[in-house]
Amino acid sequence: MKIREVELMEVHLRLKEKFEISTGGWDERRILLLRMESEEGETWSECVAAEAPNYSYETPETAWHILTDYVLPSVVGQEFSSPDSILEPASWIRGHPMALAAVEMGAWGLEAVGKGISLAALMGGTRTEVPVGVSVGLKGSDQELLDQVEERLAQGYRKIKLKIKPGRDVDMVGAVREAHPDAPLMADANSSYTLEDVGLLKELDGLNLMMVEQPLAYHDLREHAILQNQLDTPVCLDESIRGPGDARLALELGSGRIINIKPGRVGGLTSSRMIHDLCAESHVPVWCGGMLESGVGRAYNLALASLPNFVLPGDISESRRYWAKDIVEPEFIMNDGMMPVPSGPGIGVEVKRDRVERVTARRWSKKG
Ligand code: OSB
Ligand code: MG
Repeated sequence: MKIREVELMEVHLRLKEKFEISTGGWDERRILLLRMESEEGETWSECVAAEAPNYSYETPETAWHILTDYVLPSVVGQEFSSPDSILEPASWIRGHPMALAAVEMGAWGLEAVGKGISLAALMGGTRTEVPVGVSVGLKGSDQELLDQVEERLAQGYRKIKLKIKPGRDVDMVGAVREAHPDAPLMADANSSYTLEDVGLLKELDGLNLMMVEQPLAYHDLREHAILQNQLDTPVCLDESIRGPGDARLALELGSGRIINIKPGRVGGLTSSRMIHDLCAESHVPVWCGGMLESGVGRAYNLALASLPNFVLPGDISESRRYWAKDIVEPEFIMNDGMMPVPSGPGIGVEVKRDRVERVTARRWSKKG
């Protein structure tokens, strides 16, 4: 397959509601959308880098630089045989997984378009719908949080993830647990604790949580293993799994009992699937995380989550949880906490070009 044109756009999408985590917050997303065209068709993909370096070091600015100065010029005009080979000309680049993933994922989308099958089918997905959850940001008060959790449970989400940070943890999560004794709850700390906090984190064991996500430093698997040994609650790793190598090490060390896979964080779908397979061999369940994606990124996440070891509900919420209007049709809607995996050719949703144009802040393109 030969890439004959690439177009990169930075779009600004306002979130319906501010989303806050331990390291910062979002009112608006700056999303890089990539459109790649071959003789057989076109596909769109998305770069999930956060606006500020509070999740990883990547931002839309670093991704724009890496993509337009290095990666995209080497991809245009290139013939490639499979999605995992599209990045071969960029294999000398160190880091920047989210920038690279946008291209690698687009290659998967394009391959599916060329074959006339869904991305899920191309990847070996085994399910037509997947269970989904919702990530609830930090709120100004416990009451505001309780109201939001109530609403999300009523909507049917099968997992409620509560963001926590020092000072907003055991009591806050305890209040939600008290209001909903049987709800599928978990907590995500985004690396805001240290091993000094083991005592406090052990108090979470009394709250019957599905898991606690990334409690300790974003780069540290050794400390997570020490913590997991002292906790009954499963530790789930997010930030500290940057690829299959980290996953293998985490499984060996016992750094956690669950892994959250975000294709952007691990450099794409090939790497995501390798982590999925490694975890399956070790009987470690995985689920698909989210980065407040537009409908474009969400389509990829759903295809990935249709693989067999994605047994826990993903952070793949409905379009309306994020946006007044998504940029794809149809929008993503769930039914009884289950989201259908797009079954049409490619990513299975149509990008509304007119909506994209209205929110485009800058553009770069190149023909091969
Ligand atoms: O830690 O999982 C996280 C959003 C931005 C950065 C980090 C995280 C998140 C979420 C949102 O939890 C999940 C979603 O896309 O709904
Ligand atoms: Mg997380």
